[in-house]
Amino acid sequence: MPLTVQQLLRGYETMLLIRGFEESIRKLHGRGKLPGFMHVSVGQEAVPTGVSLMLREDDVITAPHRNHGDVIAKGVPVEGMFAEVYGHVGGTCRAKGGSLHIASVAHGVLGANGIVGAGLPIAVAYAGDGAIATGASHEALNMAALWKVPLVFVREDNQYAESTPHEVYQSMPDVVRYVEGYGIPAEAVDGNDLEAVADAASRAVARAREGGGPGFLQCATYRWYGHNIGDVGAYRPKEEVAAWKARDPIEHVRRRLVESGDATTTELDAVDAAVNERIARAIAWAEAQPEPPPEWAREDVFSDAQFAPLAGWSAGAAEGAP
Ligand SMILES: Cc1ncc(C[n+]2csc(CCOP(=O)(O)OP(=O)(O)O)c2C)c(N)n1
Ligand SMILES: [Mg+2]
Repeated sequence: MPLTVQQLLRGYETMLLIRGFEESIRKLHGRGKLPGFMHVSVGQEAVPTGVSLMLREDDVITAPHRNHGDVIAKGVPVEGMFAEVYGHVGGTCRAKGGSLHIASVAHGVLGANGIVGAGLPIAVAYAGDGAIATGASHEALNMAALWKVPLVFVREDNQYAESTPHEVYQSMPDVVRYVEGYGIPAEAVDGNDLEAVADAASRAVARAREGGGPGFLQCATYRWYGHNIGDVGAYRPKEEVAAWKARDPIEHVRRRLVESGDATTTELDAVDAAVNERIARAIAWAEAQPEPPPEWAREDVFSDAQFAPLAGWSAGAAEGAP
């Protein structure tokens, strides 16, 4: 089903927000402002954005280590995420998760996970290309198909697992056939095309909601930068990086909106400016937030609420965010 102009504009704005968040943390990390490891997904924004356009607020997702796009697209505010990566009060997870472990149950984000493949046995699961080759993924595909779990697996195929390309770790290059071996309908889409992703997601999500069991989306895309901030990615040919950058998923939507006459460049520039302003405000706020008091280390370790532990735990998320 084609996206409405309103959905395309929302998708455009979400992709800009993801790009703005990640380009900013690259810079801030480079200036020594942010502690820890971070993995950005610049270039891959159309995948989670297209899928999220088909999800409801009460749908739940899991995300891998490269999670910022997945969780921003699901609605987690960037303000709390900036505070989180600074390790400051106001962080989405009270500065206890950092970039790798963003979780916000209120937004249907069960959690990002640094263990490759660990999110697949849990929910609407985003995973990297390498993750689909892990043992946990095979169990998840098998049991999800057997039990007809309402679940959509999304392979964010950025062509590499760290420095390792497909041909070094994947026995069956045609991943659609590989997944269909489990009895799960799978579709391969251009992961840099927001509309193509959303279209395929709409079918998989509808089938899952109707009790038809799990689906699988193979989304071919590319990360513009190294595996984590600091990796220069010398294992990738320059021409390959340049060819994928020329297929910028954000530019793709922008062109689509302008060429169809659905939006003018002036209108889209205004969206760009509003996103940039929000990002700048969020960084200023997050940077000015204090470090958490030491007592916080003892909190959130055990749940007070016996039957709704996650709801209780998420209550303090992003306190005081603008
Ligand atoms: C179980 C496990 N094995 C190995 C690692 C180390 N590791 C971290 S990221 C990564 C690559 C994952 O590749 P992919 O699934 O394609 O995701 P991408 O980083 O490309 O987004 C590996 C091997 C890990 N975190 N967990
Ligand atoms: Mg990968």
